[in-house]
Amino acid sequence: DKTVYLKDYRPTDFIIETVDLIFELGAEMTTVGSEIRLSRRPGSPADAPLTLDGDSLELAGLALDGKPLAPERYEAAADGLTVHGLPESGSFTLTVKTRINPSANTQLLGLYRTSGLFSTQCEAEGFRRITYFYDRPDVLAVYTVTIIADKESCPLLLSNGNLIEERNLEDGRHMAKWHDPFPKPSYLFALVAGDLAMIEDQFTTMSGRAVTLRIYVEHGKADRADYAMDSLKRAMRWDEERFGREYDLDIFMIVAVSDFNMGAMENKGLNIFNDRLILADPETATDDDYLRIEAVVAHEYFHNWTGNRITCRDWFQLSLKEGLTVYREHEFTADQRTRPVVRVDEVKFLRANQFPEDGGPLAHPVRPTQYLEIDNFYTTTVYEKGSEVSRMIATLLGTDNFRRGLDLFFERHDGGAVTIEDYLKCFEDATGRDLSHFALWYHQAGTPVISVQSAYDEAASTLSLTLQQKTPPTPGQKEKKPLHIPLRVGLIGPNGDGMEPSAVSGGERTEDVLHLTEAEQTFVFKGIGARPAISVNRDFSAPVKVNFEQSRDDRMAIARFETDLVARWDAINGLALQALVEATAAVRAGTPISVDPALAEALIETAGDETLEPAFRALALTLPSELDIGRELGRDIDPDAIHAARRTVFGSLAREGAERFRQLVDALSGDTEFSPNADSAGRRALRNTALAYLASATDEPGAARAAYDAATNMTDMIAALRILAHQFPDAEETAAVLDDFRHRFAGEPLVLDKWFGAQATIPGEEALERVKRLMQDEAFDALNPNRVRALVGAFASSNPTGFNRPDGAGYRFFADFILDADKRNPTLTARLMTVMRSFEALEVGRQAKARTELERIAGHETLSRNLRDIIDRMLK
Ligand code: B3K
Ligand code: ZN
Repeated sequence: DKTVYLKDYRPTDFIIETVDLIFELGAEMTTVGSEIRLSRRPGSPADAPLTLDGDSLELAGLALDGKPLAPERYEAAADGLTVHGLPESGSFTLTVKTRINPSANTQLLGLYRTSGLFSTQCEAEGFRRITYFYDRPDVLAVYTVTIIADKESCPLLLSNGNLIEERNLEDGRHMAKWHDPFPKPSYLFALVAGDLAMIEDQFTTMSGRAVTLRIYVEHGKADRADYAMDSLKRAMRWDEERFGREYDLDIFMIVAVSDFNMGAMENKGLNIFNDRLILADPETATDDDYLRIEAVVAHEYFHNWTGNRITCRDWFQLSLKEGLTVYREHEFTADQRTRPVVRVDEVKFLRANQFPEDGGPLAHPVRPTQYLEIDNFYTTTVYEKGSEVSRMIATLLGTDNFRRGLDLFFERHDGGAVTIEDYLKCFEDATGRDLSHFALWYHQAGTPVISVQSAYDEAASTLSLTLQQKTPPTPGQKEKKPLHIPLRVGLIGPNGDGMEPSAVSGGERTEDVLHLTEAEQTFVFKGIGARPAISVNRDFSAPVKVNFEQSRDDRMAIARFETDLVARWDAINGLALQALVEATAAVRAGTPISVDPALAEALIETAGDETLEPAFRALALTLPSELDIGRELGRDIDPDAIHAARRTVFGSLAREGAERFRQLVDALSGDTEFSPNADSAGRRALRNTALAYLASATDEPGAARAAYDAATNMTDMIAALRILAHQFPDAEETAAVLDDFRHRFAGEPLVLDKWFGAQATIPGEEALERVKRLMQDEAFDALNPNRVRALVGAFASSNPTGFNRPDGAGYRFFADFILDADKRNPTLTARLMTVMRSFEALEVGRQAKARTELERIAGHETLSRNLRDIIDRMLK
C-alpha cells in the first residue's frame, strides 16, 4: 500500500543548498546532469542514507565530490536512488546523471516534447521524472540551470530566474544559463526550449523597479497575446494595491503550450500555460475565454507570493496555496468586473462542482490526511472550497483585519514551507480572535445543511430565527461536529425596504453576519414592526445548503427587492429550479406541466429591468441546466424526464416573453466595436440568452442562422451555432453552419474545440454516434488534453441524455476510452473518470449499467495509480 499519511510527516535527513542542472536536450534522448550541494541535517542520524525520489529514471552516472561512487555504495532503481556512507558533517556534492526520452513522455509530466517544443510540468511529482531528487515541497534550494540544444530547432532556451550566460557552441548547438536567486521547491522548476514568437512589455513596480514581461506563443499567434499581457499588468498592479505584494525578479515570462494537462503552472518567473488560457482575439475567443484568461493569468501571478515565496510543508497543505490563491483571484476578478455578477458565477461553479464532490464518494476535507496519488487532490474542494474558507475568515474578521493577518503571514513565513495551522495562527496573532473552532472547516468534509425556521411575533415585534446545522457523513468521517459559520441574513419589509433590528440576541452578530456556532441556535431580532421576508446566506457568505420552506411571496419579495444581488439571483434561480423539479415530476407521472405565471413574469420583468446591468439580467434569465436539476433531485435521476421537462418550461417561458426577447435581441445587436470588457460581454450574454428563447418561441432556425451570419465575434458566432445545434439538430441551417465553421477554422485547433464541444452536447440518443464520428475528424487528437476534454469530456460531463442512454452504450464507450487513454496519460484519465462520481444518484436501471462499466474498469490489473485511486474510491 502506497498510501501517504499526514501523520507520517518528517523532515529529510539531508538539506539541499544548491542545485546545478545541465540539460543536453535531444528529442529522444536528453541527458540531465545534476550537481547537488548537500549536508546532513543537524540532529539526523549519522548513518542515515540519502534516499532520493525517482520515477521511470535511468541512472547514467553517480559521483561524490567528483569521484565516481562504487556500486556497493548505492542502489539505483527506476523509482529511487539510495546512497550510503555519506559524510557525517560538512557539505558535499553529489553528481547524478540521468537519461530521459522527452518524446515518449505522453503523460505530459516531467520534461516532455510535443510539436517540436520541450517543456516541463513538475507539480506535484514530475521533477522526479527528470532526475533523482528530494521531490517534495519542503526542500527549498537555489537553482542554476544550463540548457544546451541545437540552435536552429531550439533558438529559445528558458528556465527560472535571470539569464546569466548565453553563447554558441560547436556543432550548431548553443547554451543558456539561468540562475534563480530565490530558494524554491522542485515542483516550481521549469524549462522550455524551442522556437516561439514573443511579445514584450514592461512593468514598473511600486518601489520603482523595472520588470521585463514576456509572453511566448506559437509563431503567427503573437497578436493574440495582448489581452493576457494586459491582464498580467493589471494583476501586478492590483496585488501591490490590495495586498502590498511586489514582484521580485527582473523578468517575468509566460509560455503558452498546446499540450498541457491542466490550465497553467506557476513556476517561478516562468509560468507555463495551456494556450487556450493565453490566446485571444475577438474572432477566435469568446467572452468566457477572455474572462478565464484574465483570471488564470492573475492566479498564476499571485502564486508568486502565495505558493512560491511561501510554499507548502507537504502536499496535505495544498489548499494553503491553492485556496488562498483562488480567493485572491476571485477578489481580483470582482474588482476588475462587477462584484455580484462575478460572485454569482462563483456560486454556480461551487454548486455545480464542489457540492457534488463533497456529497459523493470522492469527498475529502480541504486539508486531507491521506492520499494514494496527490495528483488526484487538485480538486474543487482544495481549490474552491479552500477559497471559500479564506473568504469566511475575511467575513469573520473584516477586510482590514484580514489584510493585517495576511501581512503577518508574509512577514513571518517568507521563504518558508508551512502549514494551514501556521496560516491560521497569523490571523489569530494579528487580531486576537480565536479561530480554533473555525479551523474545523479545513478538517471536516461535506457540505453543511442549514435548516431555517422562523416565527414572527406581532405583539412583541420580534422575529425569531432558529438555525440548525448538520453536515452529512462522508467517506471516513461518520460523525460531524457543528462548525463556526458566518451567515449573512437580511430582512425585507412589506414595502420592499430593508429592516434593521434594534437588537439581536441568541449569538454573536456583526453587521448582517450571524455567527452560527452550535448545532442549533435561535436568534431573536427585536424591533421588527412587520413580518419580513428573510434572506439567508446573502452574498453566499458560507458554502452551505440552506433548507428553508419559504412562501412563494417571500421568495418573490427577495427576487424583487433584495439589495444584495447575489441573494436576489439566488431567489430567482431557486424559484425556477423548483418549477423545473415539479415539471420533471409531472413528466414522470404523465401529468401535464403547468408553469407558474408569476415565475414567468418575474423572469421576463427582470430581463427587461434597465436598472440592472445586462450581465445580471442574463444570469437571472438563464434557467438551471439539466445537470442542475439532477443535482437538486439528488436521487433516482431520469435524464430524459428532466430534459423533456426543461424543454417544455423553456418553451413556455419563451412564448410568454417572445415580445420582450425580440426587443432585447434587436436592441442589443448594434455593437460594432468589440471590447472584451465586462459591460460589453454582459450585453452579448443578455442578447444571446434572449436569442435562445426567441428561437424556441418561433420554433424555427431562421433567427439563429441570421445571427450566425451577422456575427462579428466568436461569442456571438458560437452562441448562434449552439442554439442551432441544440434546438434544431436536424435542420439544414444547422448542417450548413457546422460545415462553414469547420472549414473557416480548419487551422485553429482551439476554435475547433468549441465546435467539438457544441456537437458533443447535442441532446438525445444519437449523440454517441456523433461523438464517435467526430473522433475520426482529422482535427481530433486523442493525445491532446484539450481535444479530449472538448469532445469526450464534454459528452460525458455535459450531455445528460446522450451519455446516460438507457442502454448503457454511453458508459461502455467512455470506459473503453478511459482504459485506452490511461496507458498514455493517467492524469487526464483519472480526472475524466470523476465525471461519473455521482452515478449512484441515477435511477436504478442506468445506475446498474454504469456500475457494470465502472467495475469492468476496476477489474483491469494494469491501471495507472491515478485511475486506480479514483475508481476504487468511487466503487467503495
Ligand atoms: N499549481 C498548478 C496546478 C498543478 C496541478 C498538478 N497536478 C496550477 C495552479 O493551481 O495554479
Ligand atoms: Zn493555483
